[in-house]
Amino acid sequence: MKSCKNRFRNNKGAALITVILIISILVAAALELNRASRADVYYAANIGDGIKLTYVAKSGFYGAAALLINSKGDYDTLRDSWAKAEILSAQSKGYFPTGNFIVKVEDEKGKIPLNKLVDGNVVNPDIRDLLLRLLSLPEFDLNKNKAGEIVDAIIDWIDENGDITGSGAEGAFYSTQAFPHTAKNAPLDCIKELLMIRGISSEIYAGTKEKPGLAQYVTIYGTGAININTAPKMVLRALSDTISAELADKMDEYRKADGNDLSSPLWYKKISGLENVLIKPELIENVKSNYFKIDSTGVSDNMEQTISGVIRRSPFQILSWRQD
Ligand SMILES: [Ca+2]
Repeated sequence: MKSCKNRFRNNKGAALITVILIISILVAAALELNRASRADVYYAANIGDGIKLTYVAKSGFYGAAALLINSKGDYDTLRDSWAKAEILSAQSKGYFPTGNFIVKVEDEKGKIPLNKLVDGNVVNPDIRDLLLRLLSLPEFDLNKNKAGEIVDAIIDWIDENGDITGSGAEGAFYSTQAFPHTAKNAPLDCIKELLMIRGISSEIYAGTKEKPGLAQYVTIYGTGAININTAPKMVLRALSDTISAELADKMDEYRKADGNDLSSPLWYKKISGLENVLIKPELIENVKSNYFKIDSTGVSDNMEQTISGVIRRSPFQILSWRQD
C-alpha cells in the first residue's frame, strides 16, 4: 500500500515536470515567434521605407531634369536655376509625408573630356596639357613625372595602337597584373574604368578627406571644349599655367555675380589680374552645355537612397542611371 502511494506520488511528480517542460517549450516558442514576427515587421518596414525613399530620390532626379529642360538660354552658367538645386532640395521638405531629397547638378562640360584626349591614335595636345596641368596642381600631391605617367597611361589605354606613349603602358604591362587583361585601346565607357589604368589608385581616383579625386573633374561626355562658366575651380586653374588659386577664386566670384555678361567665354579678360592671361581659344570655344550629371538622395531620419545619372538635355535622354 505504501509503495503504491509512493508510485502515485512519483507519477504526479513526473506529470508535473512534464507539464512544466511543455509550458517552458511553449513559452520559448511563443517568445521566438514574437521576436521573429517583430523582426519581420521591422524588415518589412525597412523595405517599405527604402522603396518610399527611392521614389523620393527619383522625384529629385526628375525635378532637376525639369529645371535643365526649362533652362533655355543661349548659354549656361552657375546662376541658372539648375545650378541652384539646393532651393529645390529645401522645398522638397514639404512634398512628402516621409523624407525629402537632396539633389545636385553638375555640368559635364565643366569637366575634362577624356575621350577627346585621343582620336584613334592622334593625341589632342590641348586636352593632354589640360589634364597634365590639373594633375600637377598641388592639391593632388603628385610630382610632375607621376602626373605625366598617368596622362600617358590614359592615352595608351584609349589609343588604338599598342605603342607605348612616353612613360605610358600598353598590354605588356596589364598582362602581368594579378588579374591579367589588355589595354582597352578604345574610348572609355565610364569614368570608373580609370581604376584599371596603371598609376590610378583609388586615392587618386576618388580622393581622400584631404585630397581631391580625379573622378570629379573628368568626363566621358563633351565635345572637347570646357564651359568656363560652369567648370570647377580646379579645372579653371588647369586652363592655363598662369591661373592661380586666387585668380580662380576671382573668376568664380565674377561668374556668380548677377549682371556680369557670360555669353562669351572671353569674360575672364575683364577681371583684374587676368587681362594678360591667355587660355587657348579651342579649350573654351563656347559656353553652351548639353550633358549634366544629377545626384539625388532621398533622406529620412535613419535611411538614405541615392540615384545618380547623366542626362542629355536636348534631345532629352537619360544616358546612365545608378541606384545605390
Ligand atoms: Ca593603346
